[in-house]
Amino acid sequence: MLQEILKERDLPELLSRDEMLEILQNEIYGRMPKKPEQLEFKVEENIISNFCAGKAVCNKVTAECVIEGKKFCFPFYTTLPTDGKKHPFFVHINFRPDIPDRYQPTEELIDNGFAVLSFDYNDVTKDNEDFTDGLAGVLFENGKREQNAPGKIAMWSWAAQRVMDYAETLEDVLELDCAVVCGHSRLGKTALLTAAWDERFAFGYSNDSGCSGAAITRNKQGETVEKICNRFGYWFCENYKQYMNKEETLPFDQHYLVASVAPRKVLVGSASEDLWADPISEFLCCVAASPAFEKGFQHENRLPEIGDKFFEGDIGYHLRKGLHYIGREDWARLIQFVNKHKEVKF
Ligand code: GTR
Repeated sequence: MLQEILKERDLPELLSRDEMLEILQNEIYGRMPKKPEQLEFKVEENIISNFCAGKAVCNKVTAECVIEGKKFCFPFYTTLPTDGKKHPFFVHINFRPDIPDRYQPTEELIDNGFAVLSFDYNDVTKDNEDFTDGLAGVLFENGKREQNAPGKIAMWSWAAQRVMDYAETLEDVLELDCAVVCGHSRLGKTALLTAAWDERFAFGYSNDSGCSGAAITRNKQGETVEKICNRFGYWFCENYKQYMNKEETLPFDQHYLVASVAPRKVLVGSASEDLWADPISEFLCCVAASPAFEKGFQHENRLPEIGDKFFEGDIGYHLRKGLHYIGREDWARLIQFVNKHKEVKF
């Protein structure tokens, strides 16, 4: 049944990871900005006293980057357990500057044995059309972009990779082979791009990422290429606009993004009432990306139902009841998926 539904979407065949990343960069997200030629981290320790009852310490870190001779800085936050052991960790691309916040249950993550490093995406470059702001201003001298120059999603992804650069300096506290990059909605799209691009991440998680994220674009319900480009064209490269109302001419679909995480692991989370994102198209994307993974998507041969957790394969999917949101339930499922798949070391 599913294969028939998928056939109607008429998707392009999966290619090699390199080929898919090349297409994704040129046609949708833009070229990933290069690593900075210099990178230093300034750490301000213990910015919230008695945080998590002393089980963890919260630090503010400033990444000081030099890009083509120009200086660019952004802050991020680390919450690191103080028990002297090594921990798997999340790089959470976050909406909010306040730590802790409604989308990130920091103490619960600590209690579940994880560390968390997070940044507010607006501190990298603002979520608007201004290409003179922050990292965008450093990359584009006059605010003008070439057709395949990076959009803002690629810039937020670049910042997540710099946070991972910092994580690599914490090998006494972090299990560097169990890094999880995660985000919600527009930042779920960003998390997927980051996981696809940067092989240091063992896991990628997108929550309710929808259009131009984990949802198949062809015949998608809710948000379309036209709708997203009209409101948020600056998230993408200029080339993407040519596919407005011409989805059938896309030389890729979003299964390329999810499949590019292979052979590592990826989890896609949907919410039943988030029809703008389209849970069914997110689920079908996992089915279509499945052949790229060693242990492909394990699921029932039917459309998803509320409460489904298909966690057996290297690519997983869950459908939660409710609205567009990343809540405790979503985090709990992500933790469950990571714990199931990470190599347990004692
Ligand atoms: C919506 C946008 C979606 C999704 C969401 C979000 O307005 O249309 O693609 O990314 O914002 O980020 O919350």
